[in-house]
Amino acid sequence: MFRFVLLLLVLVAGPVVAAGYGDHAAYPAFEARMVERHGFTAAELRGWLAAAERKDSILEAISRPAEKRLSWGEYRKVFITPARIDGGIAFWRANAADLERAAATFGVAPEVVVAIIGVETRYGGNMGSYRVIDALATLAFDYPPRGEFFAGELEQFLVMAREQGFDPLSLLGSYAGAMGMGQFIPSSFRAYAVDFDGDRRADIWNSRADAIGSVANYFSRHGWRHGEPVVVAARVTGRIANERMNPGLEPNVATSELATLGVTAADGALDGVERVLPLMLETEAGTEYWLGLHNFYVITRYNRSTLYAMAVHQLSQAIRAGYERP
Ligand SMILES: [Ca+2]
Repeated sequence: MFRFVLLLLVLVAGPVVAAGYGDHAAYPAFEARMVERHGFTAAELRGWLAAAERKDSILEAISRPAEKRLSWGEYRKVFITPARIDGGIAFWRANAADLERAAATFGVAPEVVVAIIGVETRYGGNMGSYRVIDALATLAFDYPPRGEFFAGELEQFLVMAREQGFDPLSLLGSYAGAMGMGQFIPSSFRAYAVDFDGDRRADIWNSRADAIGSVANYFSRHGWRHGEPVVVAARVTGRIANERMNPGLEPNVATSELATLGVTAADGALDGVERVLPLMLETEAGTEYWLGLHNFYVITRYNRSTLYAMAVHQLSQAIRAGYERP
């Protein structure tokens, strides 16, 4: 009798209290898409999505009003600190062979890869503590403004886990589903992550070699030009055309036009450069003027922000200087 009651409870309770997203109104369409496009079974999908939990903290984080926009001076203080520079030097020393192999394979210098991993996760120290499936399911099903985007990432995530032989319920990441030392979202993982230690799996959480190779490959595939400068300092030559400074992310101002903006670079610094991104950045000490080059634009393919690109670049320079110091 007791056993029967228990069994009945399970039978009755099972589908009704199923936690997670298996019962969400939008779930059947997602399931159909995954079955049709990728050949998953409905049962395995339902199992994963039923185990995915809605996280209100994620919805709060993503819909929080944008924080006060940081000035360059404030932004720089967050990322270019003695601790982050020293951490980068130590990371380079500990992984020199893999970083050199990545430079030879992908044409991206060690300090660039190290700086990205430093800015993204403090060298793997903070890779995010949400289950990726919780983050992506929460945003795909319960955050309509970007639901479609995150449903696409959830799709890529499940395909990625199958390809790599990962349990999709075990992987951790940021509240937006960015994963591993370089914080790849699933679509980036599938496009750019590589196995760089030879075990046939791109484990960007636990293998530093894989994380290094993956970041270098990302840069290579976005057009990084090895050995070319990233940005050059500009000096003021006349009245600054404020409205023409910081025009976006692409270097699309002809160098021949710079005089009309009121800035120039040191003699020879722009030899062979046709177009630049004129930047005006505020610090406590005053305004800085810079000219972003092609490689500056490539850094913004990782994160679409000029302050991000500048921080990665300057951190990379500081790390290289420290690494080479006897
Ligand atoms: Ca590997």
